[in-house]
Amino acid sequence: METTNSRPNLLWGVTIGALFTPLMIAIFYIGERFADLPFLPLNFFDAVARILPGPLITFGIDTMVDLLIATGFGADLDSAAKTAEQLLGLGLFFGLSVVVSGLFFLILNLVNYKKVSYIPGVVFALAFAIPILMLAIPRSVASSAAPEMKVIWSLLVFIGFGTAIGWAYNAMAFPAIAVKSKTGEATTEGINRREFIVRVGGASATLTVVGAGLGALLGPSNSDGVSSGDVNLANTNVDLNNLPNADSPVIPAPGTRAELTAVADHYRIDILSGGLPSIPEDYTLPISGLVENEVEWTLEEIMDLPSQSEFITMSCISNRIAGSLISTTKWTGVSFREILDIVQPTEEASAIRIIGYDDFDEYVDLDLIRNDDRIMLAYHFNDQPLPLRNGFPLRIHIPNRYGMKQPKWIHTIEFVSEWEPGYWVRRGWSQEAIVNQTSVIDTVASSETFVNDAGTTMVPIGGIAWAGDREIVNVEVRINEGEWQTAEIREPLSVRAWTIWRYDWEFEAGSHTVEVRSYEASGEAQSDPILQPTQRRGTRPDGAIGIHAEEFTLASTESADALPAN
Ligand SMILES: Nc1nc2c(c(=O)[nH]1)N[C@H]1C(S)=C(S)[C@@H](COP(=O)(O)O)O[C@H]1N2
Ligand SMILES: [Mo]
Repeated sequence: METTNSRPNLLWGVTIGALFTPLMIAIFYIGERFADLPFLPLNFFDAVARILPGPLITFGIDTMVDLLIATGFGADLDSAAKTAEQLLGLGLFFGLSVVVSGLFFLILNLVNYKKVSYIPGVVFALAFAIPILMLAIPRSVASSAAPEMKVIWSLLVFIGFGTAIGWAYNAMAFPAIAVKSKTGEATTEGINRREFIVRVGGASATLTVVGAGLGALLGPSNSDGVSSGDVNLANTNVDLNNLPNADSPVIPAPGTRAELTAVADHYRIDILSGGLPSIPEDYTLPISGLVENEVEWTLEEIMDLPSQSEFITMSCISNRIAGSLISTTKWTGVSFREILDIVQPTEEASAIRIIGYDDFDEYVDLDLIRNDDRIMLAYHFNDQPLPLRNGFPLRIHIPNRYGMKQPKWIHTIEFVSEWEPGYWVRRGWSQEAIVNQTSVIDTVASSETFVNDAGTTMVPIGGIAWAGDREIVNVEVRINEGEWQTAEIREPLSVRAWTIWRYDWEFEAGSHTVEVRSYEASGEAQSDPILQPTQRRGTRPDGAIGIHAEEFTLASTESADALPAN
């Protein structure tokens, strides 16, 4: 049995840190839920993620995502990635806090601290808090609290933590005094440290669970940015019966993804793990720098400029083959050329720098804008305001580029003399981020077989193909490594949207493999691996390339015949 004759060592400090840190995290959580204060642990992670090398962070998140998916927790890749980030963030904060608590005990032992007071705990708290605050407060873009409030609140939470750690040290190092102060009588026996740990741990765990539970249950409904306001964000304001390809004869195979993504289903990828940015009510967009006429527009003023709309597929460059980080919505905005006409860039201007409310930055070459009036400052998805998670109030769209080139939550736009690498480019991702052609099998509709005019039972197979702004002109499918067969292609919503393909295959019971490949207008086949179908290229740094293959099994024809024809 451990008793009290010696000072509590580093390991006791680590243990006490491990008991109190969850409570500190729970208090930050409550502050976030009820008062829109910063959730510092994740803001801290975001700051650290910016400092560490990009590949390391990507590796960490990829590993976590694989783990979450393998354990069945990753329903969607993008939410799995966010969860992974959050778990890494909490883990980092917890680990750091525990180590620092151990060091605190160690230092007090080394200086042979004698006077029992709360001061060392407070000093410790400040030493721990200040570097964290300096890194994390600038990243606390999800909180709408005033900067002073953020600092004061965070310091108070840390001081509370430090006081608790200091109290625990005193109680363990000087049990007689501690016990006396509690019960009024001194005991020479002191208290058993393990018992102390159990009691303190129990109390902290209870408070943590109660606090986190209250925060989760009673706090405002989790704002993931899709469920706010009175707009119909769950679906779409676009008339689905009146889409531009409504009379295309090719009907998607049952089970093919929705041709137009519901806004609520749009994938989400960004560098924020601790919540979506808080956008001021009186939002304005300043456009400044190397221009004749600087402007600062309200959203209404921007929406009064001539607008353009297009159905656009966007994909993350880190989307794996057949991954879920790809969506198609109708985008509406103002052509950036329209804006050039108004602001009049000077001779020296050669690029624009876009900075988001999360401090994400990206540069766009001015010549690119001059040569492509499809580049737009967008404010609508599917005829309704951009949801916060997808970039409210404004984001840019550049055709034929991956999502990393399309900043959300635009805060400022500045005309500058030189193009520079943006956020992800500096972290080793592609400079141009041109979309790679891709094709995907969504469905082998084995329960939707039908008998064709010739009396043959057919299985519908289908999916999408996409090549940025390059037209998909042909899609081929092969089964069991047989001959490549031409699939039917449905007219797409636009040349910038994915093309739905369909291939009805003559039913054959057994286990099979299906593969798909596409061709774009230039005649170019999907990718080099066409020649070597097993060859694939991973996402980093230029986006994935590879043939999608699926295995499927068809039960005997009797069961297929039993199914109704469609
Ligand atoms: N401000 C900001 N814009 C951003 C990002 C970001 O982290 N911050 N991520 C980019 C990346 S990598 C992608 S794939 C797309 C995703 O947009 P979505 O979340 O609306 O699908 O946003 C891009 N724009
Ligand atoms: Mo991305």
